[in-house]
Amino acid sequence: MTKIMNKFAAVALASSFMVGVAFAETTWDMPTPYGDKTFHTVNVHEFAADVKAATNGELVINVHSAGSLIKHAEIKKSIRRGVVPIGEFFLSRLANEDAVYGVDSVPFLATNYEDAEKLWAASKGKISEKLAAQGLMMLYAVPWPSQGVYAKKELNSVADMKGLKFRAYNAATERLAQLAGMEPTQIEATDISTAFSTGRVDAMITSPSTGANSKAWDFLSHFHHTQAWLPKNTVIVNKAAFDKLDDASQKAVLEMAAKAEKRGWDMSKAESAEKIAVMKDNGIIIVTPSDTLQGELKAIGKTMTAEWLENAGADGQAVLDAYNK
Ligand code: PCA
Repeated sequence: MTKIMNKFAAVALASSFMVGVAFAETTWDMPTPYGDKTFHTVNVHEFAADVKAATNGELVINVHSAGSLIKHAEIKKSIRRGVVPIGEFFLSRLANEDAVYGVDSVPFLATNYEDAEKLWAASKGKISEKLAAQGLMMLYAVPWPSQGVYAKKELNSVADMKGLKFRAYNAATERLAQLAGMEPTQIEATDISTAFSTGRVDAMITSPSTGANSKAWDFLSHFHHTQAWLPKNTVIVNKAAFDKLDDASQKAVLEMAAKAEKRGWDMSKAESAEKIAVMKDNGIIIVTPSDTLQGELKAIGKTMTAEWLENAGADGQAVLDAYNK
C-alpha cells in the first residue's frame, strides 16, 4: 500500500515539476517569407534549434515559413507592433521608409562577398540605429548570392530587355526595370512560378538560389550571370519582448544569432555555384553577359547610386564614405 502511495506521490511530484517547467517556458512565433528549401529558412530553423538547446527548452521559437503566418509585406510592422516577437524579412524592402535600408540593393555597388561584407560593416550601425529607434533589435543579416538576369532568350544589351514584363521584389528592382525600359510588377518569391506560367512576367533578376528553388527551367531558358548585388535578409526582434527574457536566455539568443550570421554567410557562399549547377543540369543556358549588356547595366547602376545618395542624404553619404575607406 505504501509502495503504491509512494508511486502516486512520485507521479504527482513529477507532473507538478513539469507544470513548473511549462510555465517558465516562453514560445515565440517567428514568421519568415521564404520556403523551407531556401537556405535562409534552413538557417532560421537551425537558429531556432540552437536557441532551444542553449536555453534548455526555456525559449522555443516556432518558425512559420513562406509567409504562412504573416505575409512578407507585413512582417516588419507586425514585429514592431508586438503581434509577433521575432521575424525575418528582406532588408531592402524597407527602402521606402528610409533609403539607407536599401544600400545592399544598389546595382553594382558591392558585387562579391568581400565587398558585401565591407558594405555591411559600413551600414550595419546606421541600420541598427534606425531600427532601434522603432523599438526593434537586429539579430543578424545574411546575403543572398549575387543577382543575375533570367529571361526566355539571350539578352545581349539593355535594348533586348525593352518591353519585357519584369518581376520586381523591391523599389530598386522596380527602378532598374524602368531604366531598362521594362514593365515591373512586384511578386513574392513564393509566387514566381505562378507569375511566369500565367504570363504576368517574362523576366526577372534574382539569385541562383531563388532561380533553382522556383524551378526556373519550367518557364524560362537563360540565366545571365551579371553578379549585380548581394541583397540581405535580416532577423529582428521586438526589443520589449527581448527584454522580458531572463539574462541567460538573452545571452543565448545573441550568441546563437551571431552563430547564425556566420553560418548563413558560409551557406550563401556555397549556394551560387551549387545552384547554377542545378540550373545547368535542368537545361538552363548559363550566359556570361556580353560587355555591352554588362556595361549598360553598370551605367544604370551609376544612375541608381546617385539617386540612392540623393534619397539617403547625409546618412547615406556617411555609409558610402565608410565603405570606400
Ligand atoms: N531572392 C529573393 C530576394 C533576392 C533573392 O536572391 C527573391 O527573389 O525574392
